[in-house]
Amino acid sequence: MTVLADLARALASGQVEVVDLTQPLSEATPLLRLPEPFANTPAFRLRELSRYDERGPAWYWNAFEGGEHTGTHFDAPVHWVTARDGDDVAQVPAGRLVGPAVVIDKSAEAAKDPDHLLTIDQVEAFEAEHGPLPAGGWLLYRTGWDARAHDEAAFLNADERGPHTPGIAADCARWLAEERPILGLGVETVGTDAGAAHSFDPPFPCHSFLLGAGKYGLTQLANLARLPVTGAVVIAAPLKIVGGSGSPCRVLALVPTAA
Ligand code: 23J
Ligand code: MN
Repeated sequence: MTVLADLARALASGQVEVVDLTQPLSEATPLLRLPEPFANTPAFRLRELSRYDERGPAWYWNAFEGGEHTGTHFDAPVHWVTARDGDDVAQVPAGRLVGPAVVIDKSAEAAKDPDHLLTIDQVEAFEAEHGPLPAGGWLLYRTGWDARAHDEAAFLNADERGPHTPGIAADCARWLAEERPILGLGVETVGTDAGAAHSFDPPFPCHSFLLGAGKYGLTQLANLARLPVTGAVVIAAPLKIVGGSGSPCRVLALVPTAA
């Protein structure tokens, strides 16, 4: 078994690099805004406990608060009613937190149309060129939306009719859930569903079908442009919140370089 020794050497020599797919988590992290009468999620916040002062002369530490679904985060199946008996975030097997990834890039389409929806035809065209979507791996959907993540208004892109952000067509979400062996879907936007998905049939089809099939979601990803179309390995590490529906998540990719 030399594969881990080879990996360690490749990391040390720069033949494999670690790309951080995680957005910074702070009070400025954009939040999903659901309309009335739905409950909304609180912002991430640090509350200082001590900083080398009378409250703790040699140590700095904080308490933190925030929603499970804040910033770069992991959606566990139980998040959605279609998987109400499914795994919570602590029950997701550790072996399913490491897997291959492919990147479908529709950033040009999303730049022209912020409501761009990925279709079955587009995924089949991708598979004809790059091979099947990976069993036990992630479909990462690049839309260029990461460039807006520092500005909540630009990121949510809402008008009087609601948010306009790219996503997945409802029939494609069902097909990915039922006909493809992927682990889950990762996106650059605030949630796995399109901004307009509240009005889709069913509403929020990515959540409904993918989580309903025991698959996972990853949101607000960064640096997808630095990944190869195929060949990266993704490590997604949500907090092991007992009973949790999801968690802020550190997401890392192992990527081969030219070195
Ligand atoms: C709750 C309701 C609707 C949506 C979401 C959460 C998310 O996007 C999420 O973070 O899971 S669309
Ligand atoms: Mn979520």
